[in-house]
Amino acid sequence: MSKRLPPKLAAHPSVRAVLARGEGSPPEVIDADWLRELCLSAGADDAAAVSLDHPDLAGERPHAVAALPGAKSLVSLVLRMNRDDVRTPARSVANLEFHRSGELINDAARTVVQALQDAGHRALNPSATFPMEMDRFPGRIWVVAHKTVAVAAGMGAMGIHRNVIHPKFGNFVLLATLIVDAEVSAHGEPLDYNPCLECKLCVAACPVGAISKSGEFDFMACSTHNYREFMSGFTEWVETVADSDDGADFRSRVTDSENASMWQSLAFKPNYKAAYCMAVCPAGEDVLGPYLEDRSNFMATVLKPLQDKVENLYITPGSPAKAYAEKRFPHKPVKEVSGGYRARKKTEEP
Ligand code: B12
Ligand code: SF4
Repeated sequence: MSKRLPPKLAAHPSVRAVLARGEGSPPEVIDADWLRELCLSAGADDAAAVSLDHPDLAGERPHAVAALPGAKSLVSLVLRMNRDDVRTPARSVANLEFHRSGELINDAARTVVQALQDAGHRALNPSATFPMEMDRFPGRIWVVAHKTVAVAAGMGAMGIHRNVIHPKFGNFVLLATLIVDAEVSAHGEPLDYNPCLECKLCVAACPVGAISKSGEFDFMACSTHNYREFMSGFTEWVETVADSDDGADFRSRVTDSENASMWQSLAFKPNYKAAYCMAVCPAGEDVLGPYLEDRSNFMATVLKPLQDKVENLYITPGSPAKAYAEKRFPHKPVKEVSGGYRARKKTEEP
């Protein structure tokens, strides 16, 4: 630390206390074993670092550096979720599991960042889920793409359903990323295989046909249904309020159950409508046993209850999702909605 300070500054009690401590600079390279142990003891179930110079992270680099000028490394954290909580047709149970797991991984990330700060580093933890940068909506609202980082750090590979599948915990994981201003002594290596079995149960489970067998993902179909009570669907709900002639007209457009669900989303945390792709995925060493043992039973007890559930499907008029849902899930009433997104130019980056 430079001791050539103006006399008034040098005489300040805080400055004298700091100079008296005689602290040097933090180590330029963070020890990878120390860091991993820190992440695990903070509550993560797996973790690895990756350099911001990794070629697969070229798209993330400017965003990470904008969030933390001087950023050099990213650390991917993985937190296990409870499988049957995610799988049940009682979606209040699944939603609680998603939100609680989100809080736990954010807590773990914050704890590690604080320890890095105490060791003299600059580091930060973008939110694992929400809140996100809504001033950019409907563009890229996330600070860093946790899936991209997790794959580069060897925490898993992307399945057909576009979720990261951890080799042991399967897709029942949430992800977080730390942005750090120092190099780390060792990095995670991308997996040399994909834990996805290509069983296509995720394709069969999705009520709006968002996942295709080839791995293409229909963002609009997923977002319109699953995120009905998040930023896009909420805007459309407000439009319905604004466009209604009176209370009776509003109640003819939106059922009491839908309004109660929206209230629950606003008062507590937003309700995801599906996540069935994740619920049914049998991949991952800790998950695979029951599927290998009796595939018919797995389908009867995990896939079928979600397929059979009678529930509204939120779908844009004339979309492929509408034709798909009406054919495959005739018992699930289709509710035509706009999806809440304004028209965007095809060339705009998400
Ligand atoms: C945007 C987003 C979504 C979007 C898009 C999903 C997607 N496949 O990208 C929507 C709203 C549909 C979504 C849904 C869900 N998500 Co989400 N989501 C994110 C977010 C914020 C960024 C994802 C990302 O990096 N996308 C870019 C690249 C890497 O993804 P990609 O698959 O290669 O590309 C897709 C997007 O570009 C998208 N796309 C296309 N056009 C457009 C237009 C716009 C405006 C947007 C936003 C996206 C978009 O489609 C592409 C094709 O797959 C992350 C949190 C974060 N900060 O990283 C969580 C995250 C990916 N989500 C997660 C989860 C759990 C879910 C849900 C299960 C939520 C739920 N409970 O229902 C579903 C699963 C749907 C699915 N099969 O993907 C987890 C995944 C964990 C895991 N094991 O992989 C993450 C990592 C959150 C976390 N902290 O753990 N999600
Ligand atoms: S459900 Fe099957 S096809 Fe879909 S991601 Fe999981 S293992 Fe792959």
